[in-house]
Amino acid sequence: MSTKKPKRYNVTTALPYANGPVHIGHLAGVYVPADIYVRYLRAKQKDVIFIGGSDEHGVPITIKAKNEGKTPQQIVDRYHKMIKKSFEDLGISFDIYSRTSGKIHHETSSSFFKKLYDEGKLTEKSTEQYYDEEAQQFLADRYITGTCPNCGYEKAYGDQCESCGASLSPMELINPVSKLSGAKPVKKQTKHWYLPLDQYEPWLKEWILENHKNDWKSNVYGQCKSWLDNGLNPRAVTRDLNWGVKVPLENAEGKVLYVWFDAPIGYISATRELTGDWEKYWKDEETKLVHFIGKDNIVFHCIIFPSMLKAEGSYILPDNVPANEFMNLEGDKISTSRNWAVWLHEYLEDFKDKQDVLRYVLTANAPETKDNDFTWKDFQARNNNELVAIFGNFVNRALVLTKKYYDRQVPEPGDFTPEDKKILNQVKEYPQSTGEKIERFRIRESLQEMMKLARLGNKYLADNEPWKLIKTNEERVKTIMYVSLQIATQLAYISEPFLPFTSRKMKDMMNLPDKTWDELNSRELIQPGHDINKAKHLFAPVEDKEIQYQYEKLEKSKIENEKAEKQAEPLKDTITYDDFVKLDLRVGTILEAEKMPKTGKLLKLTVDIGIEKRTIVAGIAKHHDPTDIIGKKVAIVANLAPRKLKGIESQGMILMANNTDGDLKFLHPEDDADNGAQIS
Ligand code: B3M
Ligand code: ZN
Repeated sequence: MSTKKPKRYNVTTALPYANGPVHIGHLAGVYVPADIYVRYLRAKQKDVIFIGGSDEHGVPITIKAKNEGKTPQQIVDRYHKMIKKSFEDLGISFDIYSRTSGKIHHETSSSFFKKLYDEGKLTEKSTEQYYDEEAQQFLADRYITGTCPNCGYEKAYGDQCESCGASLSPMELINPVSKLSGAKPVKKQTKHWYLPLDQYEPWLKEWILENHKNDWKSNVYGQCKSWLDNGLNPRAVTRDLNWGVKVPLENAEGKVLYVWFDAPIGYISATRELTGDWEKYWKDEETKLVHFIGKDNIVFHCIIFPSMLKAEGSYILPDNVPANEFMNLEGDKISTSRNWAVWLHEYLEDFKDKQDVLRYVLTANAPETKDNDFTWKDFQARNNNELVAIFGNFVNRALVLTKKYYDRQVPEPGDFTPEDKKILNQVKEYPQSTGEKIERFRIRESLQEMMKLARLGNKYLADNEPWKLIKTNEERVKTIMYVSLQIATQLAYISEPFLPFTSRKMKDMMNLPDKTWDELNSRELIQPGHDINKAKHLFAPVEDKEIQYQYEKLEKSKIENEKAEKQAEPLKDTITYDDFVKLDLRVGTILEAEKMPKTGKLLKLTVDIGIEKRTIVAGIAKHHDPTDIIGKKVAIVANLAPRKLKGIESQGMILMANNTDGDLKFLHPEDDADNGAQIS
């Protein structure tokens, strides 16, 4: 933890892949909290830069391009523009939103690599990698899928299993298949450059496990610890692809930098694009570097990128990496491919002028310590019961009554009651208490703090009922309205990081000058005699039919997904009889069945196949309870080469029918079929 007060801040947000629009999961995890943090720092008059941009390299983009018959450049041009605009429209206040296909980024990342190479910081190694002979291409990362060796999920990618989260290399996949041609890939020699992460392990252990034990979030620290405890291996930083930053070496034809090598350097490139004075944000120890990211990016920002920076030698390291967990949607994981998402650009069309409502709901439910759920019902409730009924209602009452009684002038207060005094003192504490929470990345709590002030105002007016008192005690009403206007003014200011559009509206309505955060620590924020403008409603209720429309949209996605899933698998290529008889299929009986710890999907079975008893690991735990299947007769492949799943050797495979709904059904031989009987 940096003990000294930082001189300046460099705040970065994960660069979204420019292969699709941005959704609420991205916003809740990264962009909204980062924007709140930065807006707060600006109000504190800190020297801060806010860096964003599109990640325009990597296999997801080339795959999308191929599927749509477009060039990768066409794809990234389309989505970069769209993402940039939707961020702007939501008020994400980047100082720069750059892109990694730009010239300055190619130069920056290329010379970063070259420097590491020239200084002998990279190792060179030839290995066998999967190659698609039909497509004549090496299959990096997401160009290859197969069964996860960790959990048995059948559609794991070459770099990661999205089911269990394990980080993989293509060679670990069981039954690998090329995404390009559907063919079984062959192995072929190729040369690559590696960052020897193992050499950085002792340093990383000290830097993270000792120095950041107390200031990094526990989810971030925990993930780093588990990586470090498992030991680090050298990691390839180049790929055989033709889209990306070319490897700046001789004899490196057809090779580019690995997307996760170039993308974080994108933060540096963007800063260079922003200002000629960029070095102070990257090379001065008094700069506090903060990366806002989602939990799937932790290892890259906490282990790999810092090792790159350390290897390069002239850069500072992140001071904090406040990664969030995931936001789900209506109880289901958000998924771009299944169109299970609320897309920002669509939200902005459907809910014009409700940018702050989305910012509010995503912050109130921010997945800071655990995954959280976004539902449209909750969205409506938070808008109607909190923003409209509390915040909006209070401000509106205060301004409307000021117009009615005092022709829009802040009245001169009379004597304060002890309660008034208490409230005025409390009001002045809010900037401090809210700000402290933001600084500690407790953004959700800081929003609650701000809302506490709105609740305080709402309750103060409701308890004091100036609209009744006006008939009997005009003097007292002046004081009540004065106090209420102090609360409303403080709200106009401290809501700015969270609800910038609302704050702007309030400042316009109340004729308020801009103030720094520290100037808000005052008992009189608005003076008697100050003229306010016409009051307008800050928030409007969200109607049932608007929510209904959103549910219908989601329902459509669901039906389309089900349809897509139900499409029957096409028939495989014809095989000869000789091919078929190579399979040794047998009847067996399940004798024992137990769940394998920590996998969720795997059952360990003991199967009697007549001649012997076999241990078979099957990925059916989600579909069958161990106690229900003991004693069942099954069909098994008895001559499949044994393979290890989660440390247990599986000696065969149970034949299952893969239902279109994803369910797995047993094929049952008749009860009097003998164990060990051959199936032909
Ligand atoms: N584009 C991955 C992602 O969107 C990646 C982040 C890069 S941050 C340097 O999850
Ligand atoms: Zn897995």
